Amino acid sequence: EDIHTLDRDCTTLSRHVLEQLQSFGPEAQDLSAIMTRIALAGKLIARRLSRAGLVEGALGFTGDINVQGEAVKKMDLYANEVFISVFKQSGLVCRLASEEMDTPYYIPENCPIGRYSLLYDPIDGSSNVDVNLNVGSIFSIRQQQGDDPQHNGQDLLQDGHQQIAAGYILYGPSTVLVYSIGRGVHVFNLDPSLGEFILATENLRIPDHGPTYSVNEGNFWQWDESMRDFTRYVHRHEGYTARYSGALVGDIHRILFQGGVFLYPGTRKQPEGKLRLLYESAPLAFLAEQANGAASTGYQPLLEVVPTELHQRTPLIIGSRENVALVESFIQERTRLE
Ligand code: P6P
Repeated sequence: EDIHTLDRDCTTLSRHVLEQLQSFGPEAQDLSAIMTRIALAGKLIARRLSRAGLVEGALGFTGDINVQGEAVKKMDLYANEVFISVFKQSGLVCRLASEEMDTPYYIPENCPIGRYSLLYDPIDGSSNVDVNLNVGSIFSIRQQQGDDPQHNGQDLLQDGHQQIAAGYILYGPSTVLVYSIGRGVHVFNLDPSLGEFILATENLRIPDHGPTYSVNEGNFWQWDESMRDFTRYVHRHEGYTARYSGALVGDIHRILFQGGVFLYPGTRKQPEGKLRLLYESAPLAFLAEQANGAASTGYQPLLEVVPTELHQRTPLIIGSRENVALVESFIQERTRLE
């Protein structure tokens, strides 16, 4: 191969961030360094997942219950610790907030206000781990603003437009990292032989419409009538197909590439839905909008929601613009009739 081919094939993540920002200033260097550490976390987690069946203590439950009242999987805990460890010495990220911690983890050394906060779901869809199906990590980077004397992340309670960067790592047949720093969505594949994430797709665009709808129809009788109307519509109309893996990141990844809509509506039991706002829905909504798609609660753009608490849940409708608008139209119709 000539050097240009080689050069094109080896755009690493850190270099891509600098190219994206067309700057080598301090913030560009910070974000490049942050993304490099996110990539390191992804490599460490991917390695553990690939050996989960062989490594003593990697599978199953720890016996603990997390702040959400959910049984903690060993892999959840391991992945949570990986993110903390890769940022501990970085001097970049001052605190980390995740589904696995009820208050943010602070990194005190040399971390003045104005650095960065990382909100993340270390392993999303962990019920898939024990059956070797895809899982993901989701991350959101924000500027750390103001003080937080109670150490409860109060200043993180801001709308999704405040995100500086967001993305996910999909642990599937290959490990893929998808990110945006507000200049489009870009996809990297982990090349195990290099130990590097290499650029695979730049400026990913979600098709305006897609055939896939991704929702757990087992909750049908718990939904509002509008969601049942939508489901009846796609059942009756040609050209729709259902795909649902039980792990958000894989379902979203399919839709980013092929178009369609993912929904996790509110139910009778959980009117606010199941998915978390700050470290699941908001980062994914950031990506969706950057890829010319849409994300909504059903009543407002997801990125406009201002949370009142760190682990707040939200209904999520996300994907191709036209598909999201179709779902919203059933909600508007029902609201009009009420
Ligand atoms: P249900 C996994 O537990 C998760 O948080 C997401 O990854 C996934 O999309 C959703 O919950 C699945 O929830 O209720 O359909 O099993």
